[in-house]
Amino acid sequence: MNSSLELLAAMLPEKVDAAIIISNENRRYFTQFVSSLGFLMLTREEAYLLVDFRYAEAAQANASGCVVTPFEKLSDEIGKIIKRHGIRSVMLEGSAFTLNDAAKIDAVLSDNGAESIHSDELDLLITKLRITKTSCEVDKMIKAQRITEQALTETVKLIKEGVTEQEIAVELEYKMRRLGADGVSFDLIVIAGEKTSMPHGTPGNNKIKSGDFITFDIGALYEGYHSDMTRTYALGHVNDKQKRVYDTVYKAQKLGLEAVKGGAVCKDVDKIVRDFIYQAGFEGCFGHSTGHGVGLEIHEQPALSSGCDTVLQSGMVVTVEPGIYIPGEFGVRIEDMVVVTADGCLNLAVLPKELMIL
Ligand SMILES: [Mn+2]
Repeated sequence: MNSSLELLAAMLPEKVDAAIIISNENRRYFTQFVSSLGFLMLTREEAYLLVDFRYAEAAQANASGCVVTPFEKLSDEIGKIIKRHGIRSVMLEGSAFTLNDAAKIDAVLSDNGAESIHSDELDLLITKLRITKTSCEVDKMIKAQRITEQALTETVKLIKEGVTEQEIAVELEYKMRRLGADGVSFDLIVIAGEKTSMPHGTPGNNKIKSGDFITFDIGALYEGYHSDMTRTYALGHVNDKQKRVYDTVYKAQKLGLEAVKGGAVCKDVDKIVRDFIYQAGFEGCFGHSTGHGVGLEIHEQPALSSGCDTVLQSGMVVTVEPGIYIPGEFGVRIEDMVVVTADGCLNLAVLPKELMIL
């Protein structure tokens, strides 16, 4: 086993003999092997990666810390592992199994005299491991972030009146791929004008015009790791209200960054940012949380939200992304991704945040 698998094996509750992990992200996290299907079966003594013919050769060459076990009939191979290790109870990755998949695995286990445990326990153990990032993981996220920033810097040069949101979004995605990204972290958000009041608006044929805010909520994927950044730029000119809103979000985001440090409680960071925005007269205009963890998934633990009691620790990676959204008018959001340190945070974003008028 490799060190991450050993850690998880040591965390298995006493009543449990094995665990089955099927999500693409968690299989990748523990074995470094990328596939669209596979079963990672972890016992206290050994880890097995069960894959079908399509992945057998690649897994044997590249999977880390596990015995690669090609299968024709999954139940046969699981049955052998159950017998070899005397397994009686198996924990499933609750968040990844559909009801149908769980029913199939339950049948395989019970045919072999074992029972399955359906709960969120395994997911919580894995979250404990994944919530802090190794320097190797952070390096990949920095690379993803650099690609994102370079793509945005090059793409904003194309923005002028009459260009559509979709044209800019497509260009950004193309540049990210050219710069070495595996893909985009999520469907890129490039929205302009009134649409910026919708935090997760989708780019369309809306033509960018002078006086518009343009929100870019974008990220690249690099070796499985995500980046996440939001910048709001203006085209041509801005009015006083736009300036006031931008300034408020800018200051709120700065307060948020200052509050992120080892030992701080997530919900307290959210409160500092939220109180500032509400006190500036924008209560009701900031309806999402202040930030979220990022890693192999775009949204991970911890959440910088009012309901999250998690204490920030060195090595966690979180976004700080307050916004103000005024329906029918416009919205502003500014987002950076940071690594928590003992006494503050390391900002992975370097693109300036002062109001930029293109
Ligand atoms: Mn985000």
